Amino acid sequence: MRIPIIAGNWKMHNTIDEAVALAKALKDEVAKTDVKVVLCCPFTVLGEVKKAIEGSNIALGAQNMHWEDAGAYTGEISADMLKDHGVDYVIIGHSERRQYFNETDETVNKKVKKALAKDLIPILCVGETLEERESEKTYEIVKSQTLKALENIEKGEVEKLVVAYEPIWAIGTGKTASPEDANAVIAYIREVLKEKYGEETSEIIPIQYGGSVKAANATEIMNQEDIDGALVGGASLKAEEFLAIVNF
Ligand code: G2H
Repeated sequence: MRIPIIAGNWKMHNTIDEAVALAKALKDEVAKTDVKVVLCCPFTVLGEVKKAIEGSNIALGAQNMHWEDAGAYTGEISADMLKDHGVDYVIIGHSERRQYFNETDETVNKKVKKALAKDLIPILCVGETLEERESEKTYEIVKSQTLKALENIEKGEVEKLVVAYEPIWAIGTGKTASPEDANAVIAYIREVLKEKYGEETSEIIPIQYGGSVKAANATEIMNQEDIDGALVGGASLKAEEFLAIVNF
């Protein structure tokens, strides 16, 4: 039985004051739910958000990391640096990173590997563009992204993984995949995991949906059989809206 995971991806939002206020506004309400809640914050607020959620059941996440342990990589952050701040989860291969920062399946693979080796839980993002969807390549794309991200990652290591299916055309656009469509793609991703790692392992890995999830559509999305949670962007920035999603 997979516990639903609802992660807020704050993207490039929230100064320290804003972040702490938001985290504090969530804390008591989140304590009442059994859903796993993760706040994926900008690097600059991780330390303060960690303090603000101390003693709560909210977990801390980051939005990216480098695959090397250390070195001359100006502007980058390592897994150990994230762990210094009490981070447990890290989003990897978000489509905005792939689109604007040249992340490739190869770098995504290196990051997933390093995160797992460092005991961080990667939230691996996969998803097709509108053009790929319209040319009926959705399944081919998500399969290829998933398998390339998991290249040379063994069964024993992968069990901590979380996958997020985020159709790129649904991100921040107000468009969502229909819950049934999203569910079908997610069920397919689980098949891909099953082929690679066997049924038992594939059943452990939660697969979230992401892309314009909001209070108004959360129940319908979360009630789909194969959808194990949500990666929420814009709607995670307001406490009331995010809590409504958490309490789907
Ligand atoms: C997709 C999602 C969060 P939004 O990027 O990862 O953002 O909910 O704003 O579409």
